[in-house]
Amino acid sequence: MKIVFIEPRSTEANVYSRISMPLLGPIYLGTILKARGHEVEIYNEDILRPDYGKLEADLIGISILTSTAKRGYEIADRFPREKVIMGGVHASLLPEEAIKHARQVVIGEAEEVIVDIAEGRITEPIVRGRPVGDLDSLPYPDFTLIKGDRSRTLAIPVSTSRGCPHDCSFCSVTKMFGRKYRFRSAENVMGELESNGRKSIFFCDDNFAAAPGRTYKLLDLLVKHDIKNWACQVRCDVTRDARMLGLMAKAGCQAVCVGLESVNEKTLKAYDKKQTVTQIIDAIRAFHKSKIKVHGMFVLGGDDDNMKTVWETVSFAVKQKIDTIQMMILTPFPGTRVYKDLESEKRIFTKDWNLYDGQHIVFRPKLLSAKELQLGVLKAYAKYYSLSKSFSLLIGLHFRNALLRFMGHSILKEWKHNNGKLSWLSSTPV
Ligand code: B12
Ligand code: SF4
Repeated sequence: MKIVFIEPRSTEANVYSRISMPLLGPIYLGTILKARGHEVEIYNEDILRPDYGKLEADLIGISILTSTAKRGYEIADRFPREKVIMGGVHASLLPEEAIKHARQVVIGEAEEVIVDIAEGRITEPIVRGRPVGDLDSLPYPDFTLIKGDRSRTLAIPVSTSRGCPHDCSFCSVTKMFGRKYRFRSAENVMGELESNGRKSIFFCDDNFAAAPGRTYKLLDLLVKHDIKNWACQVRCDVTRDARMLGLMAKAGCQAVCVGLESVNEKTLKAYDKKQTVTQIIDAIRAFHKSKIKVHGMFVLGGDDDNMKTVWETVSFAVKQKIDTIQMMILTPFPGTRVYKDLESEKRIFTKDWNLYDGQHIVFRPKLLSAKELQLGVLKAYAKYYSLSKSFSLLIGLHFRNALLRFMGHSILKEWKHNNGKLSWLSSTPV
């Protein structure tokens, strides 16, 4: 069979639009199907948009996040429904919506059901996937299945674990992968890294260090094999483990992406983040002392946030010398606690999924208007990503940071150009 997977592009520019990093789901599934003898192609629309008029396949698999769902449905509707299957976080959380555009939808992880679906042995419309018990049993993802030029991809994504023991109120991860933390052995991960060649790596685990024993071992192996130039996602609390931090630095960790979330203690509590502002400050200092750069991610718009919180976030980032930041607007992703709460309070004013990307306000905040929050975050972003800051960083020879800030600046310009009229807000009483 010829099987084509498509990862739709998001319609709105975001801070990551230019990185062109593919999701691993379609690649794992494609690799498994290829090993069964099928012909597989994967299109990530940010890398290469296929010519849909000419695209022929026996089966089309579409992977959707909430922000790419509408585009995914649009693509699906170009093909006969009996050829289309869907999966990914959004399809898993709203299968009844996705099934309107596909013959089958998989909820959750699909590695253990994909072959039977493709080969017609599983035929029910909504299929419950199964969490992979032994992640070492998965093949190494075959990136050559992706069509187009991947040279713009900043780093190769590598997933060493699934699930997260925490349960932050706005996060889709535990709804999708569960709270049980499953992880690959250090040796298995090392095998994949060796097969990748010496490229930059992004460990895209939601929590790279949640099983310390395994991660110490993996870091030891990175040192032994002289693999440097990698980044990962961790929580602040990793810095309280001196052995872990020391090993990360020794193993060449360039940067960490950390969910700092808020500089407002009440908001941190409401998000159920289980960290304090003091712990955040300590963590940033510890990372910097270990020469690890910090990409700090904030979520603004909790019920205790006001305009002061927005500006305090920028001041905090500047004062603590956070290397790059992302200020997202709280987004009620279906299935999360935030979604349930806001929905029950009738505060969500649009279900246009294109806007569910952390950059658009889609609900009524408590202490300020939707428009105030949207404009406040945009202005705060502009201040942080101001050209003057990028220039001074360049003068200071911090090229990478400057580059990232320029990137943020140009994306912001594009965003403002497209959304200058804040059209989705003008039609709503917010
Ligand atoms: C790497 C990553 C990124 C990368 C690349 C993402 C990309 N190409 O979209 C970057 C950093 C660029 C990024 C950006 C964003 N991300 Co992101 N990201 C991730 C992360 C950490 C890992 C993704 C991954 O590879 N997972 C591992 C693979 C194995 O899982 P999977 O792709 O879901 O695939 C499995 C199943 O879904 C299913 N499946 C998947 N596709 C298909 C297709 C078919 C046909 C079938 C049958 C089954 C199936 O089977 C697969 C194997 O089991 C996830 C968290 C997570 N744990 O998934 C967040 C996550 C996907 N991101 C999220 C968000 C919100 C964003 C942003 C909107 C906001 C932001 N952070 O700026 C942007 C938007 C990106 C976009 N495409 O528009 C949310 C999505 C929530 C939602 N409901 O949509 C997640 C879940 C994180 C979270 N905390 O909630 N992200
Ligand atoms: S935000 Fe991070 S720590 Fe919190 S539940 Fe999601 S993945 Fe886990």
